[in-house]
Amino acid sequence: MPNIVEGNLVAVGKRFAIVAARWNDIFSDKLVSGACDALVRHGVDDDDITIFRCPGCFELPQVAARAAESGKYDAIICLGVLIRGGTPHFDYIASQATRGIGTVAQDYPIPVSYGVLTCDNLEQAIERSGSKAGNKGVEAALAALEMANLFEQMETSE
Ligand code: RBF
Repeated sequence: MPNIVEGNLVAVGKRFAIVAARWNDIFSDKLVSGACDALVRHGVDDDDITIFRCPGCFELPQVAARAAESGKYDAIICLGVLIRGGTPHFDYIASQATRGIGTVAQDYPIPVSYGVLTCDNLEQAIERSGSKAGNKGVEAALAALEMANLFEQMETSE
């Protein structure tokens, strides 16, 4: 039998930081409420969730790094919505946000999940923030929750 180490989806007592960009808030608010709802329905206490709001996706890594540095959280969930416009800004911000969130994930010993929508148009944003394609805030929250449990398991499995 292989020795399988994996995280479950129960997180009683764990503390989460949600870092959410305000841009396109009709969609990013949906990601935040989806993430909170998913955490609470998996046993997380309301009081153990802290939401940090920042201006846009470009700022997500800066806030996530400070939240990680504080040592107060078992996992960080990064949420934001980028919608392509008529200039190249979309690509620059998307790559900086993605690279920055990845760097935070590697620099700190807690899980950091990625819930940034990179949409070509409004329809894609609608689909991914609570309709046809689900709610990516929920998925990012569950990934953070599973990873927080996996890290705990990894500490005790050796
Ligand atoms: N932030 C987002 O979170 N989503 C966007 O779709 C978005 N589009 C932007 C488009 C332009 C032209 C600019 C200048 C900024 C945009 N931002 C967006 C904001 C960006 O992430 C950041 O907050 C600001 O550039 C301030 O540093």
